[in-house]
Amino acid sequence: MRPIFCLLVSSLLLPLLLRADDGYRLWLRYDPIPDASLRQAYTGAISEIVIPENPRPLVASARDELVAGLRGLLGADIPVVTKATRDNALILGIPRDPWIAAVVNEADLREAGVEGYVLRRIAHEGGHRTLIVANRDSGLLYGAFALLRHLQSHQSLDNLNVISAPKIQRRLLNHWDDMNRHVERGYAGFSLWEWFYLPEIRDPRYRDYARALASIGLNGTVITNVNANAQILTAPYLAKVAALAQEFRPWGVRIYLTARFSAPIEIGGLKTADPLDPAVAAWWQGKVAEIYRTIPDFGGFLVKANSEGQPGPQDYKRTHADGANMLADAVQPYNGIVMWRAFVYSPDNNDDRVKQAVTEFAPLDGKFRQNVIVQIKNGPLDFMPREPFSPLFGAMPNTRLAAELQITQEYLGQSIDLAFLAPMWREVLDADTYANGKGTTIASIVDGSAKLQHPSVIAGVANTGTDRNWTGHLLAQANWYAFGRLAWDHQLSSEKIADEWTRLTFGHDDTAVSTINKMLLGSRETVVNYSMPLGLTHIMAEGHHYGPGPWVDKLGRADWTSVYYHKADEKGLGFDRTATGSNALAQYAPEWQKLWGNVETCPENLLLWFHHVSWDHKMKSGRTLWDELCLRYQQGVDEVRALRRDWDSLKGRIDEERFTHVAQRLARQEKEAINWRDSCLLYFQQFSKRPLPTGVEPATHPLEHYKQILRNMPGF
Ligand code: GCV
Repeated sequence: MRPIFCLLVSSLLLPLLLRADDGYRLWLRYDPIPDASLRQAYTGAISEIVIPENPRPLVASARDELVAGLRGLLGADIPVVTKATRDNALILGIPRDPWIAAVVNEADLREAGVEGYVLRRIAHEGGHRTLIVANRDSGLLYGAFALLRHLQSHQSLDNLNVISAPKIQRRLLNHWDDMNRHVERGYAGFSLWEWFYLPEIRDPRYRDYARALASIGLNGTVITNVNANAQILTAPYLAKVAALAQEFRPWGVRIYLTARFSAPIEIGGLKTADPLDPAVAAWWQGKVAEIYRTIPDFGGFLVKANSEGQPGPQDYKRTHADGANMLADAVQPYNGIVMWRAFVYSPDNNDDRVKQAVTEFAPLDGKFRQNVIVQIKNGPLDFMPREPFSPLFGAMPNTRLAAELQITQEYLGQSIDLAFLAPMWREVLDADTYANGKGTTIASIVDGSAKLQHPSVIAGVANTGTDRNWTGHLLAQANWYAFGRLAWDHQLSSEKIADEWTRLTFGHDDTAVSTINKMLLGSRETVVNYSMPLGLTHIMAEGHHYGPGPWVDKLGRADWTSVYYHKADEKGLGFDRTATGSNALAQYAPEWQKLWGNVETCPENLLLWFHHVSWDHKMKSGRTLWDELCLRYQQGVDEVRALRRDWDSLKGRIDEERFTHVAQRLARQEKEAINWRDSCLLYFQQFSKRPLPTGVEPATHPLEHYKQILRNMPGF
């Protein structure tokens, strides 16, 4: 065909080929592979699926996924058999057959470990076979998903040879779902768990949810909010939890619950919840026994204690270790674990809030039981668009530590703004604590390779809800996907994850793929630029946390306000955390103290986190701090406009439904970015008393106008 004719055909036909899509299928779309020759090549290479007789549930799930996936991708029903009868069989096996053991050797299986898999295409009796081999059923399931991903990515089967194993053992979502189905910091509808209807009535979505988790290698979920409700531990609710566990089990997803520390009083009739009181310990032991009778593969507890009003051991003058260990002893006979959160800042401590977790937890190092994992948010403050890594990761060498990341975008534009978070999580995982010498990254601490081995945990605060597309913003599905992929392999690059997700979700149109990848990869930095650039943090609107609120100055406690964090005055801007200020810097390794402690060497993206900097301070660009700040806010707005242009250029390359969904959100995001820029610059200008530099658009309203926009907004 002549190029011009091809162009005409593709521009006229492409939109007709694009079926409306509501996003429900996530990255598991299995639409027919458009290239007929590739489809034929795959169909020729997979003649039948061989699975063991009487497959156990996880293998049955793997089988069903392969059948459905291949049917969708290839348009063919590939027969399922229990013995290979043809050339090009796809064999799902645990290496009991001697011939499998001969082609996948012991070293391969060691590398695949407990949950990993080997994917291999081998020559066999003059023909070929494709193998999914694993030590356990879960590995077969993950291998099946990996093979389907391989085909969806249009890669050749010819030299298929992959060994993959998760680096972290417990890869969990944390749902902040209340029992009335409100989701704290949830922006995608209501909680997925229909407590009133359970256990009898089971939404098919439970299965789809667990399947989605398995497809990206997640193997557990904490289904209740850390701001916990003890009712979940009562018998009627445990029966409901058991029903969910039954739906999740065939996908290798175990349930965990949050434990409200005062449950012995609230539902147990005791007078105290003192962890050192034998009656309290006995109550928990009985409760745990009941849980395991009801849910035999229950994973364990997640606890938020003595934090933001939650009850805890300190109510009885006991330590976090006393509380965690009492629960850990109760679940230990069942191999359960306790994830004890380190997100604490005391109402009675006036020290810099970001120091308090180390102050409180570091002295407890080595005092926790082996099945306790102290769960630490990535930054010392609270999931800000950018903050340095939490120093607690480097301060507890004798304690198992988990990383808690936030998939839901509480401070990054919720489900309106586009912010792809893999680059942010990469920054955290790669951060070097120097705890054990150079190279002691957070990833190596969390996966146990730097110190203690078992159990290792990573948690992501879920962004899912009842919205048809699961995550509110369609492109926020990429964050759920990215969390799962990084939890499995924390060395994956953001580029690789973005590219995988884009292709699985939008297909292989080159222009669409490169444009969406570019949009995703720059989007988090864009949000930083228009909301909290140069190391500013926590200057968002009060309560709902959406949009700007640098003026917030009166709340229940000082360290909830914005003025506490930005410290704007006539001299300058930023929080002095060096020795002349709060000295939070001292909680880091000397290497970081040296770099971050000097205003000249501190990276500019953390400058105002560590220093109170004069408005006329000369930045690397040669501009003053004030001018640089203004231009960063403007850059953020310009970048959102570029995002809109990029997306608009895809019209006709993406189905109308998804195109419009994203286009509307990007338009709103531009409005919000302008709101951030104008609010923050007008507000800070009161202190800097300097004009806007050339290139920065002036605000169209006075400051008072911006203060009212997001205040007490009904419907939030
Ligand atoms: C679940 C922040 C959020 C709260 C959240 C808390 C936590 O403060 O705004 O909604 O509560 O973190 O992580 O416990």
